[in-house]
Amino acid sequence: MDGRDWNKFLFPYEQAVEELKVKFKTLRSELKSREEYSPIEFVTGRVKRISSILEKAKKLNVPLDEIESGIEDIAGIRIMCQFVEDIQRLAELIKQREDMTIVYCKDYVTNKKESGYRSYHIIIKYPVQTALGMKNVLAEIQIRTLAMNFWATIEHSLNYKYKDSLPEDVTRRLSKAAEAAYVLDQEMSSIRDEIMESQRAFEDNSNLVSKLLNDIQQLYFYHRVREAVYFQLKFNELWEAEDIWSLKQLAHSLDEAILKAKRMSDRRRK
Ligand code: 0O2
Ligand code: 0O2
Repeated sequence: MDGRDWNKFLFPYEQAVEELKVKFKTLRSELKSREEYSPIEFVTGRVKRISSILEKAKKLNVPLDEIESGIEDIAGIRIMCQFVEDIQRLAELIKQREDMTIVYCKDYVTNKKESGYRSYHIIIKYPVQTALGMKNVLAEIQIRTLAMNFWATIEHSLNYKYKDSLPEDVTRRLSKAAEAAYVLDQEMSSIRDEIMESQRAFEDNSNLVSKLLNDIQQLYFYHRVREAVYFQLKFNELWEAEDIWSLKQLAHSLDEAILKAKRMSDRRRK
């Protein structure tokens, strides 16, 4: 390994990172246009630097000729999401894919690390087509919210600067900041739920209004003009007052009136 040409060694990893970035960016655009919402906010990727690979091999006691299987994040993809709920959705989408194989997952979202670190990691085996044929490489996909990313980016750069000997005070404050990021994610999720709930309520109300207006038309169809006018006036009044509860009652009365009108019309035809 020592005499290895590192550039050649890293080539399939570089290819894997480039391909995976394109694939996840494409998935983002596709979901945006199909569902008007994508659980992916943005995607980044990197190949680990040679010095970091060697450092990690030393730390994990991985012999240099076993680096390919012993170090799982030489190729790394990071996917940022807006909401915590997006993480699981995205993980499911990745698990269903046929162009990569899941090796295992690490859920640091529900089980945060001691440092306060939170993210969902998926280790995959990914086939790249090289000039010498197909080669499977390991890659790590980290999925996290924007808040988790904000915290991890700063914590990582501080740890890099202080080389694992962060002053106690800084460690304590970082831990508090991780808690704040967690609360922020929860708050954003509850806002999201509220927005979705009000969108659903809006949808329900607009369905109710269409139903009422269609039903009033039905009464005209059965020549029940006086009743139709009554319901129309009642509808106008309740709609003006935004009285949804009474509008729902009105819909029930209208159902009954239509049923009666239909029965009478059937009887007359016989
Ligand atoms: P856009 O539309 O400009 O945002 P490359 O190596 O140049 O082929 P890439 O993807 O440019 O590949 O580089 P990298 O470093 O892997 O990913 C950077 C991408 O992440 C860029 O998107 C950045 O804009 C985006 N990015 C980084 N930080 C943030 C952030 O805090 N918020 C948001 N929304 N995006 C961020 P693109 O692909 O250039 O597209
Ligand atoms: P990079 O490229 O600098 O990000 P470990 O034993 O923790 O060193 P292991 O067991 O291989 O690593 O995997 P683990 O714990 O799942 O973490 C792998 C990667 O997750 C790290 O890569 C980080 O990117 C990220 N990570 C894990 N824990 C923390 C943390 O406490 N803070 C931050 N900011 N990131 C974390 P590397 O090796 O650091 O590489």
